[in-house]
Amino acid sequence: MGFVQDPPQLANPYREDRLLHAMLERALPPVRRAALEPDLQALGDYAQMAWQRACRTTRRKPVLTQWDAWGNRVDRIELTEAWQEGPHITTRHAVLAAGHEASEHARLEEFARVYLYHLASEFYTCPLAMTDGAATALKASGNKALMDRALPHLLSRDASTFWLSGQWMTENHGGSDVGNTETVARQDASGQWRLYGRKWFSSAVVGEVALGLARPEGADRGAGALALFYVETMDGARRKPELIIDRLKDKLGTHELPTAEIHLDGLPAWPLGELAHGVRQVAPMLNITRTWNAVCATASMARALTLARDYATRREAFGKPLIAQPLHAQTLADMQAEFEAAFALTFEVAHLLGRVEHGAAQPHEAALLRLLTPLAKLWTGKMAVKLCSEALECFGGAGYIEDTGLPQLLRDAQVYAIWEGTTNVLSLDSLRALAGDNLGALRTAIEGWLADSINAHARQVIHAALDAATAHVNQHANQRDTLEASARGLAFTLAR
Ligand code: MFK
Ligand code: FAD
Repeated sequence: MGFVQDPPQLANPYREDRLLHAMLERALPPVRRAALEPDLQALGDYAQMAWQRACRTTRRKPVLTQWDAWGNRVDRIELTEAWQEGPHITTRHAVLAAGHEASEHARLEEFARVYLYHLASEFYTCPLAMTDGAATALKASGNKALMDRALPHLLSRDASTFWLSGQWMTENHGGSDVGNTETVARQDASGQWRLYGRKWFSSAVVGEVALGLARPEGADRGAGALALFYVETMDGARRKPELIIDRLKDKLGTHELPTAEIHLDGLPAWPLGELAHGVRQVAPMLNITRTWNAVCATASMARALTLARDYATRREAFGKPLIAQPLHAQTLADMQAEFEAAFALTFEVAHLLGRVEHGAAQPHEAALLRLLTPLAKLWTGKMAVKLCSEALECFGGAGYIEDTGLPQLLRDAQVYAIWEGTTNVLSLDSLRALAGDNLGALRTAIEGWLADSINAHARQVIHAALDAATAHVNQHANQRDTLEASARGLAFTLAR
């Protein structure tokens, strides 16, 4: 046999991540930093083990069995190994519960865990994000009965009592525009609300609860008339018969994530609040899951770059390791710069979220959070695809070969820009977020960040971009079509 290439090795994703370390040292008080350390060490070790395990085994997909041998409808889903481990890893290391501690640092500490866990979890983080979003929306609703019932499970630190939540919004005719929702909520003779309809994408189909949008029977058309309902899906160990799994979707990526098409045939449901304005009630959930999306997209970039950097030390061309080829080194450096910017934007959102939720924020910071959340989601969603694609090219032909484990990075990355609001929908949301003086809040924050900077050129460029954005928004305030057509360009400029 001739030459055999050394495959890339994954360095410990926690111990070797100088960026994450630097950010945590800067942001956290020493006592909290020390308390966080054991969980981050353990999640870094788990991530490294999961990569090595994935390299040794053939990738599996969840399998849906709809009927048993005797003709009973069972809708049983077999999950991958990482998914079976999900509840244990999540609760043992408080991946989700940490975000709900009473501290302005809670969200940053939560998202440091998520960042390390995401790829090893095989997108178990998707339903975790929705569970976090459901807990946040339930708290925002102030519905004490539902909070008392669900929060101890959603935020549990014990796998045996932990519940996952779904987010049932998308329908065949209503994804971005949920105003087209066809699911109906009807009260039975006892006054119990029940849901009837079809949800077209359900990614937490193995979850115990969900928050879903539905139109109370007799209500008007349009989004404003939708209500937000809480449902439970299980009756002991069995799925409730009023929830029918039609099929698992065959997707480009996120293969380990069981995304289902479902039917609701009278599933009992409880309104979170008033029987209208469901979109307003679900918005706290959207903003949380969009933050998770940004963190997970950034984690995908980190993984792609780490592997590409390592490979550049193992692969030789034209008599030198790739890393010693100036153009290859420059390519990696350019990717690193884009990644570090995405990391900074994403963790700034996590930092602000914790401060705002715990009343520690300056007045302009809440407005800034509202604007940066869609910007971080849309920017990192696009950047993850770009960087994962570039990273595959860094491996040459090997980057195109399935059992290197590399193509999966690109396939999975494509989802970040689509779910939880596409790039266009998030660009329009950033216009919504610019109402009031959120651009002013961004300017105030940037002045603060730049105060210590000696880079006059960078300051000039940023001021010019902000001036142009402000002028554009003001000039077209009454020309909605023009403003919408330029929303993506504006969002990209602001994010950059
Ligand atoms: C591993 C990574 C982790 C990520 C996991 C992801 C799992 C995937 C799960 C999903 O994909 S779940 C489905 C996600 N679906 C979406 O994100 C829907 C995308 N569409 C939108 O976001 C539309 O813009 C929207 C549905 C919100 C439009 O609805 P409307 O009712 O036509 O919009 P409208 O009238 O502007 O807003 C209604 C209210 O909500 C307004 O408040 P008021 O009633 O008080 O005026 C808005 O201000 C408010 N609102 C909307 N978006 C908001 C918001 N408030 C705060 N934050 C927001 N983002
Ligand atoms: P459409 O709304 O039809 O959009 C089509 C195109 O039109 C997009 O490019 C969009 O940007 C553009 N567009 C739409 N409106 C505008 C506008 N006003 N201006 C400019 N452009 C516009 N949903 C759930 O509710 N729960 C889940 O658990 C869930 N899991 C998912 C898992 C996966 C793997 C995927 C891929 C999706 C999942 N979704 C889930 C659905 C996802 O949220 C929707 O697919 C997404 O919100 C887009 O909706 P749509 O598919 O109806 O696309």
